[in-house]
Amino acid sequence: MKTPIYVTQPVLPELDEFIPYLKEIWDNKILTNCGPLHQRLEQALCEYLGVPYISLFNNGTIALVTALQALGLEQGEVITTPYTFVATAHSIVWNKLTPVFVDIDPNTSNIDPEAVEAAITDKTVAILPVHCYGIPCAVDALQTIADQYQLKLIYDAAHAFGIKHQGRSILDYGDLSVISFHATKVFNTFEGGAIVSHGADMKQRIDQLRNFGIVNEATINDISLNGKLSEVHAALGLLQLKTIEDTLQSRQNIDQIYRAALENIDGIDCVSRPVLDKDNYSYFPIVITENYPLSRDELFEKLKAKNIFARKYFFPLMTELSIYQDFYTETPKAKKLSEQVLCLPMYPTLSIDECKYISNIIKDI
Ligand code: T4K
Repeated sequence: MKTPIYVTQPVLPELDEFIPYLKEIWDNKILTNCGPLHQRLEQALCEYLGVPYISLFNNGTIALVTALQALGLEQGEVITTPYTFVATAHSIVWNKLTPVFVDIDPNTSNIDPEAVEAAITDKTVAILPVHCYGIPCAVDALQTIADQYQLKLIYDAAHAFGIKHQGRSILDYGDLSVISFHATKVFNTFEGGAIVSHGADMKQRIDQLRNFGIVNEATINDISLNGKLSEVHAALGLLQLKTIEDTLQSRQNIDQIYRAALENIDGIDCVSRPVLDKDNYSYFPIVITENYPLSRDELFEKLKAKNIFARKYFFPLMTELSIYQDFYTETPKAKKLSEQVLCLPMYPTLSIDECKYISNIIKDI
């Protein structure tokens, strides 16, 4: 490949379509602090996703930090997965809470409810699972555990935009769900994110925390961050929503092409996706097992030499990072998966030929 193929490439609208939105911003001179485009995007997302309340954020990480704060979690342990992007664990530590990493179910890449229950102590205050690759967690089992032990349940749904499961938006489960609208995500606003909540009071609380804790000009009730999304970002979100169905359809097509091209290769397993009411095909992870002639790292290098930049999402595990050594736990299933997984390029403009070219390299080893 002459041009590099990266693990993802952002979806962007035609530049011409963006100009009228910029003109609107230039005309009304409201650039941020929950302006008209921001309000329109919150409403449009509630309708599209089928959720009652959304608070937009400048990124998913600040949204995660704020979600934990909004639930009043000031001390204690939060049970989470080590098989994730660092933002999940960082959000716990930023809140001065203690992350407790437990193992995953390798079939879903998600936290194992039995491991969650086994890790509960009298210090546990919350569970923070991740819908990894947009594959839903065992939401019913996790809710049962949360109810039984009176724990808060916050989903890191950074990968789960648009997913519907058991007749509902996946974002509707738990106490709060956090999405990311980063450039690399299914739906992007350059940078961005959101918290989905279930009541007007909670949304108001989150919105205040998002804005330094300001209640009114003379009253500031919390020490919180600036998590606001600008009008330019909101404008992009409104435009992206117009083409989201095409985006999802293209992703589904690529998922199908890869699966067909990679089936029956000894030592290559495509991570299976459950049948959902609506899927988003946000990543295409494959697992390179002992039967394949190359290790995961060797295949990664082989692809790289051909200008194809797959990614090891998620390696290393949080528990393998020196910054998290104080929170080390044994999670053998997560460790094995993190050493064998490779996410192949997956984005709507990846062509069928490119997809087949990548698959053929893997097949012809
Ligand atoms: N929770 C979970 C489970 C997450 O996965 C994430 C983010 C978060 C929370 C936090 O949400 P945010 O605060 O980010 O909203 C990327 C993303 O930066 C990160 O958002 C994402 N997860 C993570 C899984 O992947 P990197 O370090 O791999 O990104 P980078 O810059 O290497 O990008 C990957 C490839 O994408 C590049 O090789 C080229 C392409 N790319 C990237 C960007 C930024 C583009 O073509 N254009 C671009 O603008 O982390």
